[in-house]
Amino acid sequence: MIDLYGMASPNVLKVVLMLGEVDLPYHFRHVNMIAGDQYKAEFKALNPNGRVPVIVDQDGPGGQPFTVFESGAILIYLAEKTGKLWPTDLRQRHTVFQWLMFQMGGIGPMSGQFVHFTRAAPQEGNEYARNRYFTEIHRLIGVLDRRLGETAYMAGNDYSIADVATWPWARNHELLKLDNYVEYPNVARWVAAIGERPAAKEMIQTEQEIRTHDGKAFQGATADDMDRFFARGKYARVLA
Ligand SMILES: N[C@@H](CCC(=O)N[C@@H](CS)C(=O)NCC(=O)O)C(=O)O
Repeated sequence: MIDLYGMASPNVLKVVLMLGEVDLPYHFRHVNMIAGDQYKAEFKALNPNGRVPVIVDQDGPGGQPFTVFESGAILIYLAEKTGKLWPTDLRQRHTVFQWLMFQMGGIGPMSGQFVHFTRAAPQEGNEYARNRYFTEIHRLIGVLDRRLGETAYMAGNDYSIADVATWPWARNHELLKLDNYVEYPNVARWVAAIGERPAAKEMIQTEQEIRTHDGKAFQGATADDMDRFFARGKYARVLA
């Protein structure tokens, strides 16, 4: 059995989608970010970076428990464990890695920062940062759109962990202000196609269940709790 630590966020939903795709059972362990559980010693023993997702595979290599953090690494681990969603051919596998890294180093962090400056820190004075991330998201989605104009999926004809990593972010066209993909018809086609997969539908259902846990965590959150969660105000400093 696998323990998945997380909350309702695209990086966690990548793993939910992957576990559905490869048909592995798991226990979801909610991490209360509002209470700052990600900074507690118990959690940092699993991920020294204090971020979700994390998995603990109780049946890891050699039959021993194995912990993996960083969503991209988790997808690679699960693909290797099950032999699914990555090709055996070396060229094809490394094409998958390239597009996986494109998500991990580009679409993911840029979207995360854009959402921070639109939702958590929308105040005047932050326009430069907001515009900077908005421009970069559009540039990256444009790259993705051109790619998907040539291939069915990110790494070629086959659905892979690169798509699993990117879909939970890219489907959020409202959050990312992508205007329903009017400029990106190939991304629109790909978002819709993956949305038809049973594992994607299951992911959306699970997301609602996780949001119920998140909602309880947010209930009664003080202004100070919110500042800590968004690393702003007096928390705009290194916490590690
Ligand atoms: N590169 C990491 C990013 C993980 C990450 O930023 N997770 C967010 C949720 S999407 C988090 O744990 N935030 C908690 C916090 O900021 O304190 C990954 O892909 O796993």
